[in-house]
Amino acid sequence: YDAPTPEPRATTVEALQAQILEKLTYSIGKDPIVARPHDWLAATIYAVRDRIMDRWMESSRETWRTSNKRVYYLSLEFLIGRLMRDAMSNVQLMEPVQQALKNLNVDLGDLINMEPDAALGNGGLGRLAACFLESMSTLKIPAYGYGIRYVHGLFRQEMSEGWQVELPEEWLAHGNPWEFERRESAYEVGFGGHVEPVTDPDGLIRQEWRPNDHLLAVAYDTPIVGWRGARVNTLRLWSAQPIDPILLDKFNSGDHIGALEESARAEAITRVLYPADSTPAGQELRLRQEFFFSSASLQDIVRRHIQQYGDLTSLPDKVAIQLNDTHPAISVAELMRILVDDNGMKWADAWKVTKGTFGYTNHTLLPEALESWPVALLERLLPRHMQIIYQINADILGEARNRAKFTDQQIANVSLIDEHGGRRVRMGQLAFVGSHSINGVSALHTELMKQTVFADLHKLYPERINNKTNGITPRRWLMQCNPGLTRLISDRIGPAFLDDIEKLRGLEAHADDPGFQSQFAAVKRANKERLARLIKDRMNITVSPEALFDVQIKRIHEYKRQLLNIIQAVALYDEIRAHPERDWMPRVKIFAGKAAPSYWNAKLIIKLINDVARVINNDPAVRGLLKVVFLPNYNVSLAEVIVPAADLSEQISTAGMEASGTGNMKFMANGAITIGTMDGANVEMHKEVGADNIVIFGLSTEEVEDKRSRNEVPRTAIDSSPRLSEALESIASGVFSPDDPHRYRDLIGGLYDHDWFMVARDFDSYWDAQMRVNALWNNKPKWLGMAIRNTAAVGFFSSDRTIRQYAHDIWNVPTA
Ligand code: DL6
Repeated sequence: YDAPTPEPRATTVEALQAQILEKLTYSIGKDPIVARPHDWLAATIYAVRDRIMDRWMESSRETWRTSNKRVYYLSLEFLIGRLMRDAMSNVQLMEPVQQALKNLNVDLGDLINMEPDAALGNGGLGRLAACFLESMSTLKIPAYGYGIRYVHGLFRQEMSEGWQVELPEEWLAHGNPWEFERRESAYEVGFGGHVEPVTDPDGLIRQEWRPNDHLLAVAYDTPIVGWRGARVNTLRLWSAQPIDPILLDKFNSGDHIGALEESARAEAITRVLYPADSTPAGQELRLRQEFFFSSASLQDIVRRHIQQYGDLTSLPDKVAIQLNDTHPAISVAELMRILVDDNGMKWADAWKVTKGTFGYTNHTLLPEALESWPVALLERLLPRHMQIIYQINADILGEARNRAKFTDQQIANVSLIDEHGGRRVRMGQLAFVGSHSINGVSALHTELMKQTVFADLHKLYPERINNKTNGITPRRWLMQCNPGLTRLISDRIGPAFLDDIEKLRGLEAHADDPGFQSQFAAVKRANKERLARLIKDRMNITVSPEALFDVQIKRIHEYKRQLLNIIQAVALYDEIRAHPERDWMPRVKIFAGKAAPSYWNAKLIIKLINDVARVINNDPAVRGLLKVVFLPNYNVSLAEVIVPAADLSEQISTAGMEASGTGNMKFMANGAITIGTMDGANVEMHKEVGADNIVIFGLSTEEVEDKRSRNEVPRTAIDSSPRLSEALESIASGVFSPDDPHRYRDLIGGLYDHDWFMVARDFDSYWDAQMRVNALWNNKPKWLGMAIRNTAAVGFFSSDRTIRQYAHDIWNVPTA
């Protein structure tokens, strides 16, 4: 640890300017006269990156020196977005870099907007992982994120006549200046083959897996810097490569394509992110991705641990591994294999070590989203792991029968093997039994977990389930995306909130101050003007910043109920035309989000939003009082522009179905008022901000459950609401789709038939809530007071709070 270190790089404008030029010339090989904007971007990132390096190395040295416990966050998704502004802002380099570039005639804002989004995730789960990484660095937790370096992240969404079209995303097209390839950290990962009993020199028989298919996992490291450079942790992403890049014998015999077959097969594993977030991908390639990154990560973790501590019995004292959903759940069997087969540990000891090391986070209760794999597939791809799973299952079922006296039904419920219609391994059950902690992501979700998917496992292990309500990093989602508001708050209550977000509570005292309200309104106005320009540029739609910006941006899913929102738009359209004499307030309904490519109804809802938008936006009778905008290709960077400009945040999922939501928290931080159901983290938002500062509507979880269990017919709700019937009738009869009048017949028909997502039954309550919103909006001091109180109350939803709770309750590591 005494090795010399170079002098840290200077952070003056002059030094930065000189180094950006040096990077451009000597690392990128471009004469400044001919350098293209992306060359300047890369040069600037290199210069910024250098200023993080020394902290990165110091962070790692410190962990070795102090023998502190390390946390590993295993996630198949990290929805990072852009990194440059985040890194610069966290090490206070924004201003000097901006000035240095200005001296070079380059605009920092242009470069920031040019950086591609690292979209290695689908939605909430992946974005949560990215917020957690930043908070772990901020709280000085020695941590690693482990995932996959997909060549193509989440698809690019384009619109063709209002239909979603998916195109490949190319974030690596110009290289990735943030990453370091670590060829020395490469591990072999096997698939297939067979298991052989072998006799040790001391006469013991153990099982040995002999895979017949091998590939290499090569590490790429990205530094993740915490607020004020507190610590720099590593995001290690694995790339799959063949052991033999080319099969020379095949090549020499003239089979030039066949010679590259192995290469193509290996690289296919990390080529594309699966684009579904609420249905399991189900294909063999997905299971290969899951095992590939789990195995490489565990080999890396075990190697580091042995290097530092010599043996594996101390693993739970020095290592905490968090499984982000079930995607890395196969790790439970892989760690058992490494401990028992490769390291000769006794089964019972290995099981203790495994449970002591893993924690598992569940992110959804949707039955269709719970992963399971056919036994036959697992047996073929991972034969030893299947044996291990059977052995674990035998132990658990024995315990259920003998200790807990479970009935046959309960035993079937806790079994790792689902026997209904073809035997399958339930990954949630595997993750649960192999972990000492299982957490949900909001208070309501955790309670429902105990009552539904894991009810019997919870009876068997009542101490394991706990709640960790999600959070967002206030650095990206307030300070960076809304510098105007950040400055305003700082001027008013001082800068302490930058380091302790709970201090935002100090704003409450100013919520009704007219002077502060008008400053707050001015910041919002500027953010809305920026969004209005973006809408004009991208969509050629003019929206007035005077209007209420009513925003629903998130994945498109029936349970998230974009359909409810657009039906309300249609009803409002009818009402505006029927009562032109009323004092209507202008409203812009803004939507954005991607649909899973195979999710027909979600794609149809996108088309419906676009069809409705076309009609309403072009109808002179509306007089601009209502506009509907669907912004294509929703991603982190677009969210960073939309969120600060929102007045109203739509969080309207069917109660009991949104595990937490994190978009809701981002809007709250930026002073939008939530219209929402009592679902996910909305419940806790309602508590934090108070009932007067949030607009709640709709059925409760229990009421939804009750209506479903009684098979209650939705038709009554529709028949008793003329406003709803009329809106549905117009959509179903083709008013918005004259080119194909039956386009929405089945979609709307579903609301009459079963209405699983309670769109019809929540409609009137939603309408009333929207009318309450109108009244509030018309009383500007009231509205602004509520908006300010939302920002003031967001402290609880910082991912720093969430990570502190993980650290103290699950990982047993100290935090700053
Ligand atoms: O926990 C992060 C995020 C929650 O905020 C969302 O409510 C939840 O839908 C999402 N879950 C997933 C996994 N879904 N599936 N499968 O993305 O997690």
